[in-house]
Amino acid sequence: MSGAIVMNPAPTTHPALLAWVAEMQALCRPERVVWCDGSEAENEALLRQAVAQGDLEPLDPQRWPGCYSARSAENDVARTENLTYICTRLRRDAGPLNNWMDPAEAYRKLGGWLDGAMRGRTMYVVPFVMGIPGSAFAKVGVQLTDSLYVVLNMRIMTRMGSVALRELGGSGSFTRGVHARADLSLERRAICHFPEDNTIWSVGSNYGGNVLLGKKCLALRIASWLGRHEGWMAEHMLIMGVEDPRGQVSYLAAAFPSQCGKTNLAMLVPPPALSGYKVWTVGDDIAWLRPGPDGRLYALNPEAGIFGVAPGTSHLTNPNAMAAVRRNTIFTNVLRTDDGGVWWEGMGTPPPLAGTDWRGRRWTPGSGVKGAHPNSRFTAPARQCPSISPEWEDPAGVPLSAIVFGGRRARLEPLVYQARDWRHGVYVGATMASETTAAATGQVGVVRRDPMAMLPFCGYDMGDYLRHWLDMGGRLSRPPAIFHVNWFRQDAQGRYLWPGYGDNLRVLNWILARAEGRVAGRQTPVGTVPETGELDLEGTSIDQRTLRSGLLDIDPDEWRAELDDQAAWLERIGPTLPPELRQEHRAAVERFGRRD
Ligand code: OXD
Ligand code: MN
Repeated sequence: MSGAIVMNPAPTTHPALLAWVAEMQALCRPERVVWCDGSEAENEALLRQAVAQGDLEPLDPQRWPGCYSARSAENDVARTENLTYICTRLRRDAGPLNNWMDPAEAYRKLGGWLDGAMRGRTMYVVPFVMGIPGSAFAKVGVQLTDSLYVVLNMRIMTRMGSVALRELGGSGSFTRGVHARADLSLERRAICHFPEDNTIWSVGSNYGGNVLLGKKCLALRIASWLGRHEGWMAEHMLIMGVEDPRGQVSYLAAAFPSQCGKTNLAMLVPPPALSGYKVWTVGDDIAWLRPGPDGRLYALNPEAGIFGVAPGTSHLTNPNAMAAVRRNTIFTNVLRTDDGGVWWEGMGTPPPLAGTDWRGRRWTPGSGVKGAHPNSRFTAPARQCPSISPEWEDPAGVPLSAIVFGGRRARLEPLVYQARDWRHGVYVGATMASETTAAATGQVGVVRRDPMAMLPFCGYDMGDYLRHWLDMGGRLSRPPAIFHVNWFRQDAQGRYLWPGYGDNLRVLNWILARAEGRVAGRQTPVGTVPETGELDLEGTSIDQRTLRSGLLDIDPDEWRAELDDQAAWLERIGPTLPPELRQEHRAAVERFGRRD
C-alpha cells in the first residue's frame, strides 16, 4: 500500500529506553514497532494510513483543510475517573480521595490484559516533551501505543518525535507510558499511575483524557508528584495575559472545575466598551508553576494543543477557538455533515438537514437525539489560536500577578473576592466547589467540592498537596494575589445576574488592579470585594446598586451553613490536612460571628 509505514530502527542509544521498549514489545507482542520522528512526512503518511484503515475521515479540504473526524466506541466517550488509579506502595500516599491500587497488583492485572494485546498490530513509540525543550519546564515522556488516533492526537497536543529524543539524550529520565486499546471493554479498562516508578499504564480505552498520556496523566498526575519533590507545581489552570490600553500585559492563571468555561475565558474577546484591551491566551487547561529568581511565580503551558469541548463553542461564545479549529484539527464524536463538514449543538449555525451522528447513524434534526456527543472534542494546534500569546513558548514562563479560583454557584459566592493572603487563598482553593449542571448525569444543583479543580488529577494525597501549596507560598517573596470568582450567580427567578463571556474581562481588570494595588476594595468577612465604582460596568445593563446588592451580596446565614459544609469537607481530606487550613476555617467562622 502506498504511504504505508515501514519498520524503522530505534533512533536512540538510550539504554533504559531501549530495554523498556524491548520489554513491552515482548509483553504486548505487536507485529511491528515504529519509532515516530514527528516529521511532516511521517504525519502525512500516518494520516493516509489512518484514513485507509477507517480511524479518521477527511473533511472537505476546501472548507476544512487538514481536518479529520473520528468516532470512539459508545462506551468510551469520557474520562473514566472510577477506573483511574494512583498506585503507590503505601495507600496513604495516594490519599483517601484517590482510587488506589497496590502497584504489584496493578502490574499483574494490567500486565495480564497487555499480554499479547498488540498481536497483529503496530506498536508506535511516541517520544514527546511536555513544556519547552531545553527549559527548566521540560519533561520527557515516551508513550507506546497501538492506536494511530492517539499518535496523531499526541502530535498536536505535545512536542513530539526527534525533539524529545534530543531532549532525553543518552541517559535522561522519562515517564514511561504504555497504552493499548485492547478490547475497549469496561471490565478490562484501567488507567494506572505509578508515580514512584514514573510510569503510566492505560488499557482498554481510546478516549482522549484516558489515552493521550501527556495530558492529564503526565502533565497533571505524575507532574504534581514530581513537582512536590522538585519544588514546583502542576495545576489544572488556564494561563492568560491581559494587555491594557497602554500596552502593559499582566498575567493570571485560573482553576475551574469542568463545565465552567475555562477555554472560553482563556480566549476571551473584549466587549466593545473595552476594545482598548487585548487578551492573550497562554494555555487553556494546564499550568506548570515555578518560583522565579525575582520571587514571583512563573507559569508555563506544557501542552502544544487544545483538546476542547465542541458543543457550545460558537462564533459568539469563543470566536478564537472557532478560528483555531478551521485547519489541521481532529474532531472526535461530532456530527458529520453530508458535505464533508462538522456540526455540533451550540455551534451557532442551523443544524444541517441530515448527517451522520457521533454514533455513526443517520441523523436529521428530527431524530430526537443529539448529533454530537456532549463531550465531543476538537484537537487543534494551540499556535492556530488567533489570541495565542507571543510569550506562550517563552522558556521562562510568564510572571503571575494573580491566581483565580472559581466555581458555578447559583447563590452564595459573590462575583469576585480577593483572599486575605496566600494562606487564606489556599483555604479558598481547598474548599472551592461547583454545582452540577443538567449536562452531567445525576441530580442538578448538587455542590461538589473540587480543591483547585484537581480532585480527579492530583497524583498523591490531597492533604500533602495542600501542604505543598502552603510551602510554595513561603518560597515566594512576591506571590500572586489569590481571588475567587463566580460567573453563575442567579436571582430568585433563576436568571443569571452576570452576562459572562467577554464581560468577564471587567472582573479580570479589577482583579489585576487589586493585585497591583491600584484599587482599595471593600473588606467583607469573605474577603475583599470591589468597592462601589471600582468595577467598570459601562456598556452593560447592570448598575452599581444591583452589583452591590445582588452580585456582591454576602448572606451571613448562607455563609454560616457553607462554612459548616466546608468543615465536613476538610474532614474528608483526612489526617494529613495541614492544621493551618483548620485555623483558616476557625478564623472564617469567627469573622461571621456566632449564630444568635
Ligand atoms: C478536560 C477535563 O478534558 O478537565 O480538560 O476534563
Ligand atoms: Mn481540564
